[in-house]
Amino acid sequence: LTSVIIPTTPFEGQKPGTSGLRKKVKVFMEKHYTENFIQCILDAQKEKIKGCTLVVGGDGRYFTTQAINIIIRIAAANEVSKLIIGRRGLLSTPAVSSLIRSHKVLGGIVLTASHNPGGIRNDFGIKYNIENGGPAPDQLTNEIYELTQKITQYKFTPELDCDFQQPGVQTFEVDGRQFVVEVIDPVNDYVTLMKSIFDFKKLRSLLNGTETQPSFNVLIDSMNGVTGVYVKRIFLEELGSDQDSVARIIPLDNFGEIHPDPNLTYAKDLVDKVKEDLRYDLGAAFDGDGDRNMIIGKNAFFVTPSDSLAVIANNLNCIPYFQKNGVHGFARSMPTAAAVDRVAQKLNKEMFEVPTGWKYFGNLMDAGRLSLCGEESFGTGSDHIREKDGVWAVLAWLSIIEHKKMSIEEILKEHWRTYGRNYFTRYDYEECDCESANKMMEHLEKFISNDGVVGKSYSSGGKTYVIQKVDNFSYVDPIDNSVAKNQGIRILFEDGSRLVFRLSGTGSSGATIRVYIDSYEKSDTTADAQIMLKPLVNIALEISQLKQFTGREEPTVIT
Ligand code: VG1
Ligand code: CO
Repeated sequence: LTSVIIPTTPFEGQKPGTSGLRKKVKVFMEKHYTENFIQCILDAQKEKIKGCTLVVGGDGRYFTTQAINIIIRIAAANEVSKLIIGRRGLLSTPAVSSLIRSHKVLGGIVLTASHNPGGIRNDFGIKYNIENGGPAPDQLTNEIYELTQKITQYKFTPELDCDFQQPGVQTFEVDGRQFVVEVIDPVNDYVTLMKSIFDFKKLRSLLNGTETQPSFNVLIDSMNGVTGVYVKRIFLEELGSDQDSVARIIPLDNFGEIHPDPNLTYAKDLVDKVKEDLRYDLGAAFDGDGDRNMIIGKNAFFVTPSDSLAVIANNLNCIPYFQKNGVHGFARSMPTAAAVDRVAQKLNKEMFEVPTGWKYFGNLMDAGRLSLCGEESFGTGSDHIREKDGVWAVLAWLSIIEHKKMSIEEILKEHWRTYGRNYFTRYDYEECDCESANKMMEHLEKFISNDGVVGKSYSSGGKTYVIQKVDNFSYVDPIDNSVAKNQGIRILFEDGSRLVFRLSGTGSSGATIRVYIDSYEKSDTTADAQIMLKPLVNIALEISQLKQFTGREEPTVIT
């Protein structure tokens, strides 16, 4: 086979966001659009691309097959020597991270728009992960973006036809060189990893019950995303659960027309089922690519991701992986509530606060300073890989439950009694008009740069809050000293309550405004978060003038 050079011109807006490039499918379908971006990913690797191996796979959404065919033909022409591809193009984001690490390869291309809807009318996405298995850092994504703005040609092997429906190794000769495609089972490597982290025997008896202990009943909802294949193997085959324990485990290329995002709004089906059927002790859902998780207890008792992180941090001693490797520091993204900080303090561990997005955790993990981290956006993970990991989070919770022999609600209430409670809520205003959203952020910038802002007080619902500090969050990576600026407007009050405003970097149309609201209570720990935080929500709306700028009365999602 012979490769050819195809002339092309740049497309505007191929700028990776919080987690890769995400656009409507029809944009990726434009002639040369996907080709340009893939070529730029490879070009950004410079000489390292020659003779390298890359992992390729994703959540199986519409356009995955076409994109993989493009990647195969461009990779072969650019002297990549091997691609490891998940069967039918399927690999969860955590599985890609694991494969990059276990096979010690240069990197991986992840085909997903994560929790964004899929199908021909919806979103597709492409993300590049580096050698440590983690998302490309800002410096690399900036470089890729720069290349997309000046690309003039890409290399292509038009006659290379390669099937990836079944596992096996295929060898081709391209321009006189060998090019290998290895199609693998998407689950094997990941299951081996999970078995090395958790005690599957204990989990099996938890889920199936013993002579002295009734079974602990779970409902694991894959929301028609890629975790279906992992859940089938792990829960049904390895752990011996029955069909009633799983839902929506067949990956669909349009996710069955749902929004595969595990939160109280989009995973309402799961919440309703667990509420209706009091047999269930735990419900869990994942997003399209399997890196997010939501955990609920009996009667749909909701665990906020910020609390989930803190509880796991507090109980790592019951997970074999941490018994063996020890527990280094903890970290959370800035908008995540600070519940885990209290655990870190008590256990005397280092604690880091990073910008939104998993890429900021990688350096700390590589340096051996971080074992467990999370984000309020339903992301939890550890240094077993360099991505957040939904299935891992559920297995971690089950290990804790097995060890403590308590219900989820009891575990949370005990945690709050010990540490106090960080009430947290996030209001999302999705698909707002971009200009109005930007104007609102400018207004907030002006607000925080006012001299008189510190000391100003705001009252609502009988409560008064006094501003102690304001800023636009910036972060200096303690390992490589790289700087990330403008990561969100923060308004901190004297009692420790906090408002954060930022624009989403994962949408594909319009602007999504995220408002994060949290406050700490030492003793009043069992109130309803929405009622508890209402005064702060009102103050957030007053300060930001969100309604005036966007014309939105209500958020589209509350978590
Ligand atoms: C969102 C979340 C962020 C998460 C990112 C990717 O980003 O807020 O915490 O890391 O999605 O998650 P943004 O910029 O829209 O707020 V996923 O599951 O899409 O890889
Ligand atoms: Co995701």
